[in-house]
Amino acid sequence: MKIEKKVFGELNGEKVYSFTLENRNGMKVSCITLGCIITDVIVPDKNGKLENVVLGFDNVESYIKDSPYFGAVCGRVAGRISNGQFELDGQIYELPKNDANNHLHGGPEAFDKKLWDAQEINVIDAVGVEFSYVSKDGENGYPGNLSVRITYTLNEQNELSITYHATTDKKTIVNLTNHSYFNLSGDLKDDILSHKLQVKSSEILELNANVVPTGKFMNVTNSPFDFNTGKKIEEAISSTHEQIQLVGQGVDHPFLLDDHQNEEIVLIDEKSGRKLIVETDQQSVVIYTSNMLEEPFDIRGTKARRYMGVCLETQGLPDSINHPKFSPCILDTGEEYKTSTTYRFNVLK
Ligand code: FUC
Repeated sequence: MKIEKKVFGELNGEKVYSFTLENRNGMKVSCITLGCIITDVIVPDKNGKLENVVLGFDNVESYIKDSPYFGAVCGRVAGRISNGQFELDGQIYELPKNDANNHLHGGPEAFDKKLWDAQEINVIDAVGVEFSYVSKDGENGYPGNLSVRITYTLNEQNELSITYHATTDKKTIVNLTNHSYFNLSGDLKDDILSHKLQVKSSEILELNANVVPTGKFMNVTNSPFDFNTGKKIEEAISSTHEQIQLVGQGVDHPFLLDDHQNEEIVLIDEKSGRKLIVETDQQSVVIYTSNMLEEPFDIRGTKARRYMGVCLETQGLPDSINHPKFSPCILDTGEEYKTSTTYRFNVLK
């Protein structure tokens, strides 16, 4: 196994580094110190052909200018906070609004735009990178100095594991995720409509027209959101269901996971034979079928278009701080925020 460190580019006169982790199967994961962004995940198809299965760019400028969070860590709080406002211990916090009237993915210049410190990890059966960043008290409106550590490790079982740790010196809120857009066809040959998705989830959160949870849980039975036995993504997003139409003819919903660390999310592209299994300790996964990916930019030579990738954002429930029925994402002093998600890449037999 090996790690290769290179200069990826520059941001405001500071160097951005890339780390490429490689195992003996030829699987490679590249990530950069800007936003802990995963730029490449190169895995074999059923014939052993190695191709990239995530959306990304090869330069810093595109990540700053065009990126809809490709491969990045979202924080301090992933998803939308309605009206950019929350209350904690009787105090109202106002957050910058960067998505209509809402605060999205930690706000402007959030974790995805920061330069993180990085340390290589080299252990017996894995290689990786530990990223760290201290978000100052008041950054993007949030209370407390928040110390964050995120590790990416790759092992010989073609597993990419992400762990998230955070501590604070003042009560705050935190909900971290990784926003990789997967496309198992390899090097963006096809879109993700014919990918098969299986999710062990019997409930989703209903959304309003601003893509913010209404507070209602919706049972998936007899709805396009029932992925329990696995089906093609296009089957769901071609539906006339109002929740599908509301988010731009697609899925952009939090799914509550019924099972954990037990193949709870499986994505398959039959043509290439690639299979991705996601396991997590998180309560939910926000599945986003890139319904809004229509910006006029290129992704390594291919024009960006809808349904080019599917995000599997494992996390606590979005906007939970504003919904008493959701488990809160509060972190107090003396506590440790700790969570992990593993992405295992296989081929169909
Ligand atoms: C996802 C979605 C959002 C947004 C963003 C780029 O997390 O929930 O709707 O468009 O990504």
